[in-house]
Amino acid sequence: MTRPALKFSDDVAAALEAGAPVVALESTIITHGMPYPANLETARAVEAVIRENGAVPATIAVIDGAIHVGLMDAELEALAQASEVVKASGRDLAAVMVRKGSAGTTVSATMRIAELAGIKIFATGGVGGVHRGAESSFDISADLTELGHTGTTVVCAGVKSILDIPKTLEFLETQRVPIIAYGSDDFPAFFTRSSGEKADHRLDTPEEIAAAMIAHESLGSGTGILIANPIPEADALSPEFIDGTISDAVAEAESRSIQRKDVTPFLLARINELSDGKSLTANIALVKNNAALAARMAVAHAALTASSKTSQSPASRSAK
Ligand code: PSU
Ligand code: MN
Repeated sequence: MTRPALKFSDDVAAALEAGAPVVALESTIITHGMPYPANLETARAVEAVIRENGAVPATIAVIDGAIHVGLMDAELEALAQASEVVKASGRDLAAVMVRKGSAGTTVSATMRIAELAGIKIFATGGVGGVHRGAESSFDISADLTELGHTGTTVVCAGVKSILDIPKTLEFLETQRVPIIAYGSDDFPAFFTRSSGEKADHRLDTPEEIAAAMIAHESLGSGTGILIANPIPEADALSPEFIDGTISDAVAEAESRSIQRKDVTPFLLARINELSDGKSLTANIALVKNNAALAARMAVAHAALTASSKTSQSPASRSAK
């Protein structure tokens, strides 16, 4: 199998070479998830949070046909302002590359590229899921099937109630994707700390999560792990307020026959407008919170990987 050439930034290449902690970031959140200039400010702030917590950020995107792992500030800025950029899930990458286009990568595409790049941890805001009404529309995000096939650990704040949360959890169960809530018994709903659904598992430290990643990988299931990190209490929105806003946006998407890959960007933009920007403020806070956790996990994972290499040195093996 030939592998696509990846364009690494110098700092990401150096960190990967040294086994230092790296956190992947997606770019659809920049191109289709937030309005300009909040998208650019957030992208920069999230990278800074990752550095403050001891890891190197690797924002992933397609620029002029090349897959970039780690962006220069000018590239981030161009993506944030571009209007003709594709929203690329994994299946869109090949066509965009061949016609030398540019794309923001969704969770599914970013997981795929992170795996090729050797990056195990990826932070985002919310993953896609099973949409409300999926029993007739069949709208299930490729993020979920990718989680069932690619061994990247994705840190999110749960899923928004633009989606059918119980069906999303059922689908991930079928796909054999472990769902671990960080410091909570409940599965969070993005803007709020609980969806009313229990998470399958709870772990309370980045070190435990890193150990679970290593254990999961050793089992060879080949699936990703979804870490659900509740939005900080101070930034959470009231369920009554946001659920009403979301229902209005979903009803509008239906009445305007918005379909396929346009559904999620439409809903995000509409919820931002209908909430007078409150959803965007919460979204920015939770992405930073996820970036901090992901960086701490990456630091713990790098330490565990380094110590297991030492303990598996020829000397310690022959001592058994
Ligand atoms: N949910 C959000 N913000 C986002 C997205 C989802 O709260 O920016 C983006 C992510 O890139 C995610 C994609 O991978 O939307 C899912 O799109 P779809 O539902 O079309 O699969
Ligand atoms: Mn969809």
